[in-house]
Amino acid sequence: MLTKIGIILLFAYSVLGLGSYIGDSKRAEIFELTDNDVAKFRVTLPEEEFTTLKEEGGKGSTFDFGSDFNFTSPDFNNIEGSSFDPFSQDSFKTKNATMTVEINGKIKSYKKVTFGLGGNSSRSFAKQGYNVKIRGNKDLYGRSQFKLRPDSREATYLRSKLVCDMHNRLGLPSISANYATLYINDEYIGFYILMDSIKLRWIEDVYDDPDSTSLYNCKYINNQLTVTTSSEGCVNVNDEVTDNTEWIEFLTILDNTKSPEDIEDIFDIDLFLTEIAFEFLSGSWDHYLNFGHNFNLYKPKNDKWKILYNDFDSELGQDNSVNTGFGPNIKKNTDVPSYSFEEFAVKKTHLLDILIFQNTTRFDNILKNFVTNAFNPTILFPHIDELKEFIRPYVELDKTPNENAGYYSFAEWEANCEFTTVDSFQYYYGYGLKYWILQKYRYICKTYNMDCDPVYMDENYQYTIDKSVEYKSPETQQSPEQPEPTTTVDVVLPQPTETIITPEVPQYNCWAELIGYPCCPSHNKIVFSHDGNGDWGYDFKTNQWCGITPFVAPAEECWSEIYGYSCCKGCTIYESDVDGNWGYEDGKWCGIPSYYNIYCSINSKPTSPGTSMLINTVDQPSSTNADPITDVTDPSGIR
Ligand SMILES: *[C@@H]1O[C@H](CO)[C@@H](O)[C@H](O)[C@H]1NC(C)=O
Ligand SMILES: *[C@@H]1O[C@H](CO)[C@@H](O)[C@H](O)[C@H]1NC(C)=O
Ligand SMILES: *[C@@H]1O[C@H](CO)[C@@H](O)[C@H](O)[C@H]1NC(C)=O
Ligand SMILES: CC(=O)N[C@H]1CO[C@H](CO)[C@@H](O)[C@@H]1O
Repeated sequence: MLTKIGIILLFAYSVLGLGSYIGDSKRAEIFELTDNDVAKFRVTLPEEEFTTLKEEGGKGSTFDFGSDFNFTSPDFNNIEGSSFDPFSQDSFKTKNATMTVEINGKIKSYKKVTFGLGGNSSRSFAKQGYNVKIRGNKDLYGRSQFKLRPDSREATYLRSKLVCDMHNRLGLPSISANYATLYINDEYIGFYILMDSIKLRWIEDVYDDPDSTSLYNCKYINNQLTVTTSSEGCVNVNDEVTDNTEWIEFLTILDNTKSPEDIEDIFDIDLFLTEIAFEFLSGSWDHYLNFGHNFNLYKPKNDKWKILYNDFDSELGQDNSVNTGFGPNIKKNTDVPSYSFEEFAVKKTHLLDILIFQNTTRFDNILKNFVTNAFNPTILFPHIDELKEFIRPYVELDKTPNENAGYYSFAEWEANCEFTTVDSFQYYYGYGLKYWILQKYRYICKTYNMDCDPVYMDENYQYTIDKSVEYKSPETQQSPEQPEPTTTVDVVLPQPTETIITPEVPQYNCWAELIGYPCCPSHNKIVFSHDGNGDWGYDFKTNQWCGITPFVAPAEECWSEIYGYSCCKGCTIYESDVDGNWGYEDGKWCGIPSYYNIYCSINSKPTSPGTSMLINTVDQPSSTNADPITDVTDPSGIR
């Protein structure tokens, strides 16, 4: 009997196809048509612009967390200030593109297309994202603006799609996703996640509200929907709008609200709480609760303000070390699926306080409904299986070695779609997709006393882990074994011709090395801080700050030469005067180059020079300086 039901269910899925998880919810036609066929986007650009695009794309991205960033504490929860723009970089964009799109054998062509690089922080990954806008009042089955995203951050190509599908299934106002391949000037660029984009045209298409003046994009970080954080942190998407009084008024009301009833009429509380529930279930750190960005606020005509989310590539257990903290601030409990909501929502904003913490009933109900209706293994696992098989050939092609191969291997894709946690490019690891869903489901079911699927609640539920690609935490990681040498070679070391007495200032590859930090690996170009040593990155593998700006020996002349003294090789300072710091090496005074200063102040362990040096009479190092032997307290204490 059970097998019969199983077969019927299986049959139902195969008949309904890949849209079956989404159900009856209405999506733009483009996303319904691409449920069973990967769209082919063929973009044509003037050849020289294609060249420029390739150059720009190759540059990657830098985003700067600003001078407030606590250098010793790489804890994202402490990032303060919302005034800097992590996305302030020029990127390639042209209005000179044309395009055809083929779906199910039907080709549509467009003469006026704006095409550019997109996805700012993800531009640090090798495969670029693109933005497409169809102009001249034309559209592609109901949408005119698209994002083509590689989602290089994560291994599965499924996270953005699944999150959009959950939103669509629940009938939330949301973008949708499917898949496309992209060609530029007949060159195959790659396999992409196709998404629509919350812009004015989207608002017009979805809400029949052309040229809306009430769409705010909260793109800067740390937006908590308060006057302080979001009056400037969220930006009106309509360039024509210069007066944001309406926005400030809304934020002021949110700041002053004492109960949900106060704002029920102006703010779609259920939608907001549903998105917060989504963040909690998904382990999201890139929306309201943590980074405070990647959402929009929109007020439809004669309706309440609604929150609209975008950017879903870091969901469902991807890079959750952002939640656990890392480096010196790592929390005791790193099992993020078992975080309570209170533990997960690190920023206790006034809005969360009023809408959730003061009385959790409403939120708890919304959360439970989300789990019952969309976020459970019973319906998600078969959906993941279908999507995985649907995209398999394209992923295989994408992983075929070429310059766009990306960070993850095919084996990692295969494993991370299932239960295996894999190493991540940026922040430690990405949980196996099904593992994350299973663990979160179990936690919510138990904590909220829900009636859940016994198959998945059974602790003996079987799944396999691919050990060959499984992530190993730095704590448990063994240092790589040295291969046994097969033959023994006697190495004769060259004998030094002279004895070096003073410590050499080593050759540096980056400025950070001067003060004892390593240089970042060459692929790690994301800037977290900036100071006199240039740009700083963070190596999440080793939990260490690392330097990005290459070391270039300053063109500075050796300043002591004009006084007849060469520059020092070492650090030990015997004397400082207006000209700089003086050292004493090989029985002679020498000038310490100024760019050694930081290095020297931290790294040098001043050693007492040999007494023999000090009893020599030494010339005055500079015209303004007195005899160092009599005027300077010598480091060895011998006068
Ligand atoms: C930065 O973080 C460290 C470690 O958490 C802390 O000791 C220090 O006080 C912080 N500095 C500032 C300026 O906040
Ligand atoms: C598009 O083409 C026009 C003329 O053909 C040219 O002037 C312009 O620079 C091009 N746009 C870009 C972004 O290169
Ligand atoms: C909490 O909110 C629910 C409705 O969301 C309400 O029924 C209940 O009375 C509230 N509890 C308290 C203690 O105010
Ligand atoms: C999503 C986003 O913020 N995109 C920005 C990326 O950078 C370009 C160039 O600065 C901006 O125009 C985009 O808005």
